[in-house]
Amino acid sequence: MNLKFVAVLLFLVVVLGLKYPQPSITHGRTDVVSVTPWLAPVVWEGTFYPVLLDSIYQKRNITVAATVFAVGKYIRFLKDFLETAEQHFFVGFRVKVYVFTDQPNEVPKVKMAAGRELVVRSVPNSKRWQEISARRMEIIQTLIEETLKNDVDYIFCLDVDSKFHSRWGTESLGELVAVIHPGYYKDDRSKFPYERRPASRAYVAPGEGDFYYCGGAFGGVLAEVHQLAQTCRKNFEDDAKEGIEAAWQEESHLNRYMWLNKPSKVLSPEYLWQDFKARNSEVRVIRFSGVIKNYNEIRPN
Ligand code: 5GW
Ligand code: MN
Repeated sequence: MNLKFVAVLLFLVVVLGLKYPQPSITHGRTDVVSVTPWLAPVVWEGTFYPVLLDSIYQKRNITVAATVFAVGKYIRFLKDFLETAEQHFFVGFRVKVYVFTDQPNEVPKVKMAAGRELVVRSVPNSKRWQEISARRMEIIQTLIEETLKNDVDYIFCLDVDSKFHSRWGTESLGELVAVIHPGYYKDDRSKFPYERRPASRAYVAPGEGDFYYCGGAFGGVLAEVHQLAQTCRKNFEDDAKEGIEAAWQEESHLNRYMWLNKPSKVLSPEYLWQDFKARNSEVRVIRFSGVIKNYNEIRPN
């Protein structure tokens, strides 16, 4: 879109009420797939009108929650995460960001815009990451049961070691929302790092699986995310009782879940890129991206 076009659009929106370009039924993006075989939209830049979508959801007066864990040394990522969320994540909507940390006093005082709220909750530190990881789903499950039920409509669960770079808004809303992992989206499913041992409850058999989804971002309506968190937690714990830990922990369980329960909306890798990866041409906008981190320095084990 050129500047003149944007100015005209803005004029139409502000002065004349909502107007937007005529949707085409024959022209659209041809370099990417924008709908899955089960007819869920795949969200790419250029497949939606932000102003139109925002106007639909403004009328519904929705509230969006985000959960983020910052335990141990990961607290260092929180400031950038929160500040960039203020700039790009559901701007203009009611937002509640839930921070789970073992160091509540170290949570940066980020100024939140009107209608946006930061809620800090204490969680114990844990020597083993696997325990933090397992507890993540449990905490999300409990949060939905105890706190969110009445005043939140949608929830996104996000990794803290990441920053927003561009709009993440109403186009991402759906019943059950998964993000395509940036590392595997051009690969054959045989290359996906699913859990491959049948003994695990995260098992995905050869020839199965649609996409490889990120563990670092998922969401949807409360009921759907509650079901997901409960199921992944139970499978994770039942595996653990038998001494099994899935290849990529909760990401593996999430992938199994999304195979059996197809997401109603799929977000393209624009919604979780990785800073160390060069941008591919079909990715016109990077909206959220994992920062480069020194694993030896930040991980407890
Ligand atoms: C993660 C891996 C090994 C040891 C510790 C952690 C860890 C993760 C931690 O010590 N503290 C913490 O808060 N986390 C949370 O889990 C962060 O929100 C983090 O973004 C999320 C997932 O872990 P990541 O980001 O290290 O996983 P990858 O797959 O993105 O590298
Ligand atoms: Mn991460």
